[in-house]
Amino acid sequence: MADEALTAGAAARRLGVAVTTLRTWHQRYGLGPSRHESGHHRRYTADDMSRLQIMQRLTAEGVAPAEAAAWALSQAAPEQPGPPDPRPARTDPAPAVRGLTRAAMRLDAPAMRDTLCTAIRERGVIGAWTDVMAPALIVVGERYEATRRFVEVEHLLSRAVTEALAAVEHAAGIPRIMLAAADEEQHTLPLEALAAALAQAGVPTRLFGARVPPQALLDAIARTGPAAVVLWSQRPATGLPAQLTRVRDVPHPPVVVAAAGPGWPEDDLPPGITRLKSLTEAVGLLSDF
Ligand code: B12
Repeated sequence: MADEALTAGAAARRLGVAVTTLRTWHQRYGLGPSRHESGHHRRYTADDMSRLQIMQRLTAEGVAPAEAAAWALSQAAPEQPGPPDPRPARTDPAPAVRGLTRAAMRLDAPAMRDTLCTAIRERGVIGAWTDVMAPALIVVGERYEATRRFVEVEHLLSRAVTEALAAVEHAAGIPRIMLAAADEEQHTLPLEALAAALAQAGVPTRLFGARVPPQALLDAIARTGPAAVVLWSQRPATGLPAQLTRVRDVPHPPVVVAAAGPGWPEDDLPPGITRLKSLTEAVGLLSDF
């Protein structure tokens, strides 16, 4: 694409990020379009795009945006090889899962924090959640199921995961995405992972957390007019589809009403409801808002 210069919309589509993310990267970190044609908005050149690709890769891997931007801006044109990547290669997650599970069983919060922060730094939120946090949570859940013990382990591990995800830098801007747990649903960690992963992609969200009463959710939608609403249900007891249809049928409905989590009915979701099956899929869909 030597001579091709892209509008912000086309650049955002090519990178798979929101236009607002590009604007933030431009305004905050100077990663803007450099070609100017009279009468037109500025356009992103091939060199601009290669810098943005570096920015996108590093932030997705958990590098702080300011640091990632400094690295991206220091890069020469793509044909010229840059200095070697100083970050460690992505490693096998199994030792981190073992380390986290053992630290949880010992009720060792500082060790859990270390493992979790390292995982986010090295793998980004999506990798840390998918490869380290979720597998450790599932192991702890299985131990509970087999023994009816270690509820305290589950609580402390959950708390450590919440803290690590909440420490991810928030994205600037007015949130257009609402994330809430279904009525009486206490499981929220996957939604917290989604909020943190979207923040890393530069997309702000409103995260309401556990047990959101249906009427309170509808009031919040009426007050803020979100473009997308994601409702999490972990257990069939909380996955009542009427909650989804009430959101779908509000006077100015969100463009996307999504059911996420294993609690919702497997096959028959009401029409107009999007099912989200993985963190990666959810980030892919919601990054466009
Ligand atoms: C942590 C945890 C808790 C914490 C929650 C803390 C928090 N802030 O979220 C606490 C201690 C509060 C808790 C409470 C309870 N829990 Co609990 N808990 C868990 C545990 C260990 C992890 C939950 C989790 O985050 N799962 C998310 C990921 C790791 O698992 P998953 O949903 O299966 O992932 C799949 C998909 O969802 C998808 N996915 C994963 N991540 C993401 C992200 C996004 C965005 C998307 C779209 C998809 C996606 O990929 C996976 C493969 O398909 C699970 C064990 C388990 N296997 O899940 C039990 C578990 C969910 N809990 C269970 C139970 C029974 C309870 C309690 C009822 C216990 C009690 N008697 O009080 C209460 C719930 C009360 C209530 N009203 O809700 C059962 C549920 C059984 C069922 N099917 O109904 C489980 C399965 C444990 C078990 N094996 O018995 N729990």
